[in-house]
Amino acid sequence: MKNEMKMVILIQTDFGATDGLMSASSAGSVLRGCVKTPFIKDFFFVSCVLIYFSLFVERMSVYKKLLSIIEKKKACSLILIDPDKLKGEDIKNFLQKCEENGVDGILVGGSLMMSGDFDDFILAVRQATSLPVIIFPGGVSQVNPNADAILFLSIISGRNPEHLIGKHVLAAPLIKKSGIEPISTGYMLIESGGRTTAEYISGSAPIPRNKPEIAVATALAAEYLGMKLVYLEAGSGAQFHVPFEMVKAVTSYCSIPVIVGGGIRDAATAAKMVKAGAKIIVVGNHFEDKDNWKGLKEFTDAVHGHFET
Ligand code: 1GP
Repeated sequence: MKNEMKMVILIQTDFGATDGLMSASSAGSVLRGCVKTPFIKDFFFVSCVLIYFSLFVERMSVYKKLLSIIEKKKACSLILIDPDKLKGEDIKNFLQKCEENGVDGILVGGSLMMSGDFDDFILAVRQATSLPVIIFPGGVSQVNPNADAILFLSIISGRNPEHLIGKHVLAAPLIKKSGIEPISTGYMLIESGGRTTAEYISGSAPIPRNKPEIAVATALAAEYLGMKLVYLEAGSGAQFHVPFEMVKAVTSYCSIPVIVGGGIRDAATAAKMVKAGAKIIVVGNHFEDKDNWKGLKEFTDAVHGHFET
């Protein structure tokens, strides 16, 4: 038995190191075959699943999870939820729908928070879903230990030092204390037809939508600075989404994954963003309307490459 357990740990350590996505049940099934007595067999199965999870969960960062989703499914679908809009039972109902319909992760936050209960909200989200919960912070006060990770955003399209490094100095010790994973992200506001909340609150000018070369140079600078993601942001509820040509230009120069969000309201647009090279698509406003929840599957299918454009 002692030897068998040692074997379990060794085998599982290897799964974690080489292919963190092998399911716990497959790992358990392989190992179950190694033991003959029924009771010990079941005990053994449960133990190995638990050990597997403890090793696996510790190893796989949210960033790595996103990369593996991109590798396996082509691109990653994230839904942004707003504590001011999603309330009560709907939090659980919506997150369940997200899980059932192939959403890959949940972003929580925003530039402007009118509701005072961000902490309660994020806890409710954490309890309602097993999807990765990532804070999309509108301010230092949105650092919270009940998420899995936080996009550590620097607004590199602007020249406001507070949003390039100032807020980060205040947030860094809080993130350390919370234990959540910071994912360094070059955040670029792109002109989208009108002044957005993000532009106004951050006091920074967006990149003109007809200047893809500025977007390319800015994204490359983010990559060379060691950032892990670039986010092309048209803004919440934007009149126009980021132009496909700009997404194409940035993704053809940049080797870090590019997130695109703001003003995406249908599956066809999401599919075209992926075709242009985006690796993570974010939708917020569109799914705040309950009538649109039925479109979740079409959206995730489009992001995962199953949609004819
Ligand atoms: C906003 O990119 C996100 O920061 C999502 O935008 O709400 O317009 O989908 P929408």
